[in-house]
Parts: sequence; structure tokens; C-alpha cells
Amino acid sequence: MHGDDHAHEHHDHKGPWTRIFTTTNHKDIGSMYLWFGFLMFFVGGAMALGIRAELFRPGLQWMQPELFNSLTTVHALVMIFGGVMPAFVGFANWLIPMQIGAADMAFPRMNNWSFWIMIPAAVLLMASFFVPGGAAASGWTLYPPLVTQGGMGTDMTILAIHLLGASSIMGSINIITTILNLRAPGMTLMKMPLFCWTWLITAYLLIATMPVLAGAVTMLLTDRHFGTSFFNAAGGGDPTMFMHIFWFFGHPEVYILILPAFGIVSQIIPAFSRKPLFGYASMVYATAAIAILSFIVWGHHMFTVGMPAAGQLFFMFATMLIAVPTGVKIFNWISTMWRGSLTFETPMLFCIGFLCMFTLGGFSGLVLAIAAVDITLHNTYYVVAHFHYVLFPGAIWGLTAGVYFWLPKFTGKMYNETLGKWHFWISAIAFNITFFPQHFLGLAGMPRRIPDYALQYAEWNMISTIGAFLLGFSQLIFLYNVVTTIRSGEKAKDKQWEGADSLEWTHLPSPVPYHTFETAPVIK
Ligand code: HEM
Ligand SMILES: [Cu+2]
Repeated sequence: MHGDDHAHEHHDHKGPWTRIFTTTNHKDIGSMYLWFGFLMFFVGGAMALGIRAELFRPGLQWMQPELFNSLTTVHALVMIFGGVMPAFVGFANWLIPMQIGAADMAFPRMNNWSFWIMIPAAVLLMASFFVPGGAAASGWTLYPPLVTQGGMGTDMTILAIHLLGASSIMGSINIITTILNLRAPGMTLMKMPLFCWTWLITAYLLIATMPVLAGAVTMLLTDRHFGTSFFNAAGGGDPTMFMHIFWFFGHPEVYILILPAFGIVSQIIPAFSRKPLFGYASMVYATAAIAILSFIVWGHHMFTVGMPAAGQLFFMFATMLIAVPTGVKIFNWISTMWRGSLTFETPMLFCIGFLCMFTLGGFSGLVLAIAAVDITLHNTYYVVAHFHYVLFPGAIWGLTAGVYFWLPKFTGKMYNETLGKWHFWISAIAFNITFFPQHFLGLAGMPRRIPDYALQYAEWNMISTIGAFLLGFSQLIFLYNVVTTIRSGEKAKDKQWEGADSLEWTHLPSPVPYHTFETAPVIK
């Protein structure tokens, strides 16, 4: 993909297409995952702008409610399963072998397969807009009974979820095996860069939860077509059971979307503070604690469904407990910066943005975790504000920081710092214009997932839509910066960042040769 000398040396006998289809090289596959994630990010972003355009003014402007519902559903699915998760796997492919001193991933052929299986899934999701009945319109949570009424677009979505889940499981097996078996001599687990640790833990989350989601959507499928009544009250089933199964997957899923970002940030902040990460071991234990706790909090999505007071209290306190290891992490990142010799290149700016804004999202999560408060805030725009504060500055800025940080290593070329800073500041301002007002809308009672709303919500919605288009524009700066870096960026140094200390910076040139470590490095 990058046409470096080594690639030609080893692969001039393959045409570009053969190489793309048949490659088993972790860097090729990593780049493919990253481009796929980037593309899906723009597709999902375009859907979001469709949603915000409709919400610019009260009344129906641009679309019928059915299409609006499909857009909210597919926007979420595309962003989560098509954007964020594949992009993290892209980083895992590129970085894990380099950071632990391995030659490649443990199962290179399965690696190729887990990438390619995503393509039909993406095609199914996109094509579902054009079949009779349109794309799934149930929300990404796919709750029955609404979801059982959808057209064949819903079945296409179910199949897409199965494929994406299989891809995630294969990717996770690969990551776990690579980390456990292929570390270079001397690279003990507790010496691994934090990115490898957070991915190791994330991979276990994926293996534990993806089959649960697959089971849930399979039951939906048989309820829809084969006469079962798992979730159909008329046949003796229970729609509430779907919510339990879904959120048993769903809450760990939100940590799948954030833990690898924690890993990226944990490597970038020390580099630009010129200090080792504060509290390395506590970072590892905090990540594990978050992962374990994530399995016992799912009921916080169901406070309004009706559950015994003891259940409400359990889920409320268990949820709040997650703030403790999360707080440990925030504390460690700030302590890493404390009295460091800080500089503020683009990756660091995105990490600081991450720290400030993600913490706000955590706080609104704590507000929602209070069962009594959630009774009024559930399914309002307050929830929309909460999860966008954790997902955009959390997952997306974590990824963005990673792209700027490692692009010089991946491509051997340096990005444009001025454009990077513009990208950061416009996104930071636009993000807050878009999503901060949604807290007010939610507190005032505006429900989520509606194409039209009462007049008193008009002003903040208008502001939010303006922010959203600005946010979309700022991502074009990002795309432009990445593309021009690859085509004509200045040559990067082997150790572009003086404070970076993981193996890919200390032991490998920029760009990295096609075959990473032909002999394993020995770690002191
Ligand atoms: C301190 C940490 C957190 C707490 C206490 C928390 C709490 C909550 C609660 C109670 C809800 C349910 C609100 C409702 O539906 O009424 C919720 C929803 C949500 N949270 Fe969080 N959360 C936290 C972190 C995160 C993170 C890290 C992410 C993702 C990166 C995330 C993503 C979401 C999403 C996507 C939803 C909405 C799901 C839906 O209904 O579609 N949260 N959170
Ligand atoms: Cu949750």
C-alpha cells in the first residue's frame, strides 16, 4: 500500500489487486482495516448529517419518519461496527507485532479472512436501504417488537451483524494468541506497551460478548421467520428478555469501543510529556477492573422497564463503581503530564481534548446511573449527549491521535502540523457546539430517535445542527492531511517523537520494512 522499497523487493511479482486480496502481512491488513474504518466513518458521518439536517427545524423537511429511523439505526451500526471497531483492529495489526517484537500476527491467513468478511457485511448494510421496506429502523438496539415488524432490510442487518461478529472473534483470537505466544525474549507481559494490554483485555471482551449478540439476533431471526416466540408475549415469550441479552453484550461493547483508545492515549501522553507513564501497573489493573465490572452493570439501560428496587440499587451502585478504575486512569494521565516537559503537537492536543471531554461524558454517565434520575432522562437527548461525549472525544479522538502519532512511522512521511492543529481546534469547538446543547434538550424532555419535535426545542436543535456540519467539515481537513502526507509529506525521522520509547520507534526505521522483525529483538 505504501510502495516502500522493501515492499517492491518482496512483492514485485504480485499485482496490486492480487496483493490486496491475498496479503497475509499485518501491515497491509492493518492499512486495509484503517482505510475501511475511515471510509465507514465518513459514510456514518453523512448519515448523521442527514439526521441533523432533518432536525434543523421542527416539522418534516427532508425525509419521511421511516427513513429517519433507518438513518439513526444504520448510523449507529456503521459507526460502531464499521468505523470504530475496524479502525482499532487496524491499529492492533500494525502495532502489536511491532511493539512486542514479533514478525507478524499469529494467524496471518485468518487475519486476511477476518478483514475480507467485513466487506459483504458493509455491502449488506448499505444495500438494505434499497430493498422493500428499507433499512432496519428499530434503533441499533434492535428491540422487539418493533424489530420483528421490519422488512427484509432487517434480515440483511442481522446477517451483517453475524459476519461482523465472526470477524471480531477471529481478530480477537489472533490478537490474544499473538500477544501470549509471540513476544520477543525479555518482553514480559508487564513490560508491554499499554496499547497491547488494552487490546489483550478488549479481545477477551469481544470473545465473551459477540456470541451473545449473535445468539440474540438469531433468536430475532427465528421469531421473525420460523414461528418461535422468544420475545413475543403472545406466544409466551418476553420482549424484556431481549433487552437483558442485548445489554449483556451492549455494555461491555461500549468498553470495547473505548479501551483501545485508552491504550493509545496512554502511549501518546508520556511521549509528549517526556516522562514514563505514571502508574503503569495500576493502568493495567484498572483496565482489567473496568472490563470485569462491565459485565455486571447492563441493567442501567433498563431502569424504566420495571425491576425490583434491589435490582435497581445493584445496577446503580455497580455502575458507579466503574468510575473508580476510570478515575484511576484519568489521575494517572494527569500525573504523567505533571511537571513533564510538555509540547503540544497534534496527537497530544487530541489526547488532552480526550481527557477533558471524555471525563465530562463519564460524569453525565454517573448522572444517568442514578436510577431515580434516569427515570426522567432515559430515552431523552441527555443520553444522546452522554454517549457522544464518551464516543467522539473518547473513541474517535483516541483514534485520531493515534493516526497523527503513528502516521510518520507507517508511511515514513510527516503530516502537516498546521493543518493538524486546525483540525483539532475546529473539531473541538464544533463538537461542543453540536453536543453540549443536547444536554439542555434532554433535561427539558426532548425524546431521542424522533424526526420532529415541539417548538420549544427549536433553538438548541438549530445550534446543534450548525455545529454538526462544522464538525463534518473539520473531518475533511483530516482526510486531506492524511492523503497529502502519504502522497507528498516530508520525510519522517525513524524516531519522529523524541519522547516515544516503544519498539517501533527505537528499533525500526520509518517507514517500517515489509517484514518487521526477521530476528526477534532482545529486550533487556
Ligand atoms: C463512568 C462511565 C459511564 C457510566 C457511569 C455510564 C452510564 C450510562 C448509563 C446509565 C446509560 C443509560 C442511559 C439511559 O438509556 O437512560 C448509558 C448509555 C450509554 N452509554 Fe454510558 N456510561 C459510562 C461510560 C460510557 C462509555 C465509555 C461509553 C462508550 C465509549 C458509553 C456509551 C454509552 C452508549 C452508546 C449509551 C446509549 C445506548 C443506547 O441506548 O443506545 N458509556 N451510559
Ligand atoms: Cu451501559
